[in-house]
Amino acid sequence: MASLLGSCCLSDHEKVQRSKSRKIDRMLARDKMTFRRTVKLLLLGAGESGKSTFLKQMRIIHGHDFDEDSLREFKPTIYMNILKGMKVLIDARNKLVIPWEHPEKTQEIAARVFAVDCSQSIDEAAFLYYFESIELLWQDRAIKITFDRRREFQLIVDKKMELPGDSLKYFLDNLSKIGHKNYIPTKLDMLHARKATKGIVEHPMKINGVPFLFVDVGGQRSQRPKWFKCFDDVTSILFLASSSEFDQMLQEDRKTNRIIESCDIFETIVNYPLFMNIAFILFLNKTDLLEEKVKHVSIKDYFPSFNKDPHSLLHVQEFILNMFDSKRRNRNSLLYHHFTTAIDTENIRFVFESVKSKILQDNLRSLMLQ
Ligand SMILES: Nc1nc2c(ncn2[C@@H]2O[C@H](COP(=O)(O)OP(=O)(O)OP(=O)(O)O)[C@@H](O)[C@H]2O)c(=O)[nH]1
Ligand SMILES: [Mg+2]
Repeated sequence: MASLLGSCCLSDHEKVQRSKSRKIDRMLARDKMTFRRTVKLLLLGAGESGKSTFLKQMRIIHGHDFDEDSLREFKPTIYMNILKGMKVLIDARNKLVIPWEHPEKTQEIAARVFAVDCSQSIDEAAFLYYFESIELLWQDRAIKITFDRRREFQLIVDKKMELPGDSLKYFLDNLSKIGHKNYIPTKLDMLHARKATKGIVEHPMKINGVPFLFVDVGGQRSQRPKWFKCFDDVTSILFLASSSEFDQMLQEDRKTNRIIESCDIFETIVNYPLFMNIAFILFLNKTDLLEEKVKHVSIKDYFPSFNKDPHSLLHVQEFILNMFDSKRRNRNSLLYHHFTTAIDTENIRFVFESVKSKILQDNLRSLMLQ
């Protein structure tokens, strides 16, 4: 009513009220604009597919880089990755009955390292206390042979122990620098540090002036029921799958093939009605590990329908991509995908440039249609 009257007919009180109300309208309009412009990217995928690693790269690439203090915060995680990993190797060596190369040196040390309590955080002093023992064990051929037979671990090691992740070898090969007092992790060390995500973590980031909101979720089975909480107002889904895990079993039950599990999750998400009209991007990650793996392991042993060259990276990638693609019920568009290596900053910089253009174009088109 007041808006139909000229301000000359309003009392002083009404004028103040009207000015306040206009201010609120302007604020709401601005918030709405920002909200509509915010690009919300949801990172989904099974545990250990590389979602959090991809996000670390987004921080590095888009000006929220890790300074010395934030790199130092990764030390306990790296210590824990090494200690837990070595405990699994010791347990597996026993069960695989692989003789020690130097039993006089290693047998007793192994028992001591195996007894370390990993339920609490490991600080520098605690790690350095065991450091020489870990180094000695890694130098013994028995542990190296055990590591090479790691595919068999899932069947034999204690179920309460975490299976060694993909970064264990990297850390064991870099032990000497990690064993220094006052060691500061490099960015590459930080990118290899493994800590499973619990719950939902939001990372707002401005990229070329556009507000982006990256949403990282935990991918392990126990974490997935929480995913639906962040399904509103999604601009795009980045689905990560580890392409190198065709011969590995799930950490959670140690019997389901990881790539099958990953495909099943993909099938649910890609066909989810709420996501029908948003940009959907598949990252077949861990290309570096897949490239190494196809040299020695034949995918045919796990997927008998594979009928090309099992040692050709391209053929194996094509086969894995097709496994995912065949899960899509809507065949009207091509599956937008990239083969990535999330620990490689330059690779992710390149891939994200192209992904960003696609997302922004799709976003613009959908805003224009509204
Ligand atoms: N070699 C190699 N390692 C990778 C790659 N991507 C991720 N990793 C490593 O794989 C492990 C798991 O990666 P994360 O980023 O923690 O996986 P995630 O998807 O966030 O896992 P959850 O939080 O459990 O869902 C980490 O140790 C990473 O350093 C890759 O492309 N190559
Ligand atoms: Mg994570």
